[in-house]
Amino acid sequence: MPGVTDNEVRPRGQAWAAAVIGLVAGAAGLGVAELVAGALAPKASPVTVVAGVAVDSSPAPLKEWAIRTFGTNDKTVLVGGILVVLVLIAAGLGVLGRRRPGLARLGFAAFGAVGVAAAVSRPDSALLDVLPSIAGGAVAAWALVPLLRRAWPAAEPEWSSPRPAEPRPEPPAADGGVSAPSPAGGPSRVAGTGTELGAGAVAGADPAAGPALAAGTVPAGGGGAERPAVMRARPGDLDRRGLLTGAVTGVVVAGAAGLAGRALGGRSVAEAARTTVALPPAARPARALPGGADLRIRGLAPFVTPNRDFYRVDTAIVVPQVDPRAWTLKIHGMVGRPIEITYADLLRRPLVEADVTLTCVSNEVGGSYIGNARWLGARLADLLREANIQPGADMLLSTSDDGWTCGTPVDVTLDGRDALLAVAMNGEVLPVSHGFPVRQVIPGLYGYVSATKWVTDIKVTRFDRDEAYWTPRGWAPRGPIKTQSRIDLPRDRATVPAGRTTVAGVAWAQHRGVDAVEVSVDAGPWRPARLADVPGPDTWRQWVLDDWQATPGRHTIQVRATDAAGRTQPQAEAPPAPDGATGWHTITVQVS
Ligand SMILES: Nc1nc2c(c(=O)[nH]1)N[C@H]1C(S)=C(S)[C@@H](COP(=O)(O)O)O[C@H]1N2
Ligand SMILES: [Mo]
Repeated sequence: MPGVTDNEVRPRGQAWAAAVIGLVAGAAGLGVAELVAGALAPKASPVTVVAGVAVDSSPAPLKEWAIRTFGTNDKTVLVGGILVVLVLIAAGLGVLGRRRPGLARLGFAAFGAVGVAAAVSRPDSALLDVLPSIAGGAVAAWALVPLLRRAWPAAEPEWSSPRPAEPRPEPPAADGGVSAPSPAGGPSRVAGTGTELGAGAVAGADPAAGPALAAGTVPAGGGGAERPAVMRARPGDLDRRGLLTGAVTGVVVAGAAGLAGRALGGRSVAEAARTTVALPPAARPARALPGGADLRIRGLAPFVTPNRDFYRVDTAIVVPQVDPRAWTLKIHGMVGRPIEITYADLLRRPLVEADVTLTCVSNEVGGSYIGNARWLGARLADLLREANIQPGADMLLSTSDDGWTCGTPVDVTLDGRDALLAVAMNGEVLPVSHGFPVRQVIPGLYGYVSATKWVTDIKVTRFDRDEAYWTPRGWAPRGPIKTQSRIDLPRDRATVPAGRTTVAGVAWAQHRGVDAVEVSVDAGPWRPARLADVPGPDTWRQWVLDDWQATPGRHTIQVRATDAAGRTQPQAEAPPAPDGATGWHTITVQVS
């Protein structure tokens, strides 16, 4: 860009100041977007919808990588990453705005447009969801110029400049640009065209501001063959006080609007409703856990995973807030009699209790995306029979309140296992992050094909007609859980004293059951581990080998399980995608 002469006189620090202004304008936009979202469209804050799109468009390898790298924090990292990108771009637009305010405004508007596009593309989008992004983009675009003008109030008498105080005309067509003519060099103003984007608003906002800054240099007509008369920019000093007051105002607006939005959004609707639910007793309580189900070894995963420690995996950036009074579940599609039931209806049904271990298909060998709980719920099979499923249907396509979908084989839900519409977890009303008010729990299938949280709809259909969320993203349509085992202690890469050492862990083969676990040290012979008791085939099973004689040096320990069908887990390593990881969990320890 021309404007060499400006460099000699332009005070240092202008670029950073403009970047700060861009940030403040962006923050004000985001704050207002939060406010509008909180008031009118709780699921449609721009960052949330953009993050949602990012999650939904990430293919299997990327999802695996994110889970592997960031664990359950993957969404926090994603939102953080989006914010970093926004910060960089807002700062860049601020810098651009010094010379090309109209273009910078368009940039902010474009960001609003990205938010709008993301919002309407969400599976559960509503009409009002476009508003937060529109408002945010508009506010950021608008705020930019008054803020810039405050920082460089060119017309002010105290505006110190070695240049003459009088504006002087710019010779037309100094640079090659035709379609988007720009004042060459430093902050300048397109005088008297009245056609620029946002010119009216800006002129009205601060009529005293004089020729310091362009209100916008992109002619609305888009043609702009005629270059308007441009005052030569006086580079002007940065008015630090103006910058500061503008920035503080913007930040206060951003913060207040953002906080108000959060408060209005009522993130705790479901949390509040949850505390008022009175759980009915189970019509068929679970059998008492066998005394030997938990070996109570320190460092070994407890048999029952406390709710607060239970892994969480889902695509929701903001945990869906479902009001149980408004909740219904529809069962429809290939049925003789469609059903719609309320939460109260569901609680009136005979509820059964079952101990079931959930596992995520993304769990790596040795990973922690597995947890065991006692669930209370209505039997899915009873409801399906009442709906009178048509012959030929082989898939239940369940949908959550936030539009996620899951495809479950029909036969699995009807074969007598405890396939539940669960309302409680470990004696507590279902936690909001685990699906309140109602989720599916189906023993034997990975979560992505069975465990729909916040479930609101079940369509009885066929695998050759419908596809669930993860299938086009590289995961298998069907996902029975593979027999697996994990070493919990010693910890991988731990240093342990020589002598008799306890090796312990968990193994699982849901709905088949674990029949044997074996341990091998330094690729030596397989030794059988002692198995803990289990209430049935649907939970994991603790195991222990308590007489390993550890000798000084480095040792490798491996584990493998055999299920009740007699199948031993294979050694061959496979990644989680497309249908679950395989291989033997292997750790190394240093014995001293
Ligand atoms: N609504 C919804 N339900 C969902 C998911 C999701 O993304 N959205 N993820 C599934 C997956 S992949 C798993 S492993 C389990 C995890 O359940 P949890 O978070 O209660 O442990 O939930 C399942 N149910
Ligand atoms: Mo999962």
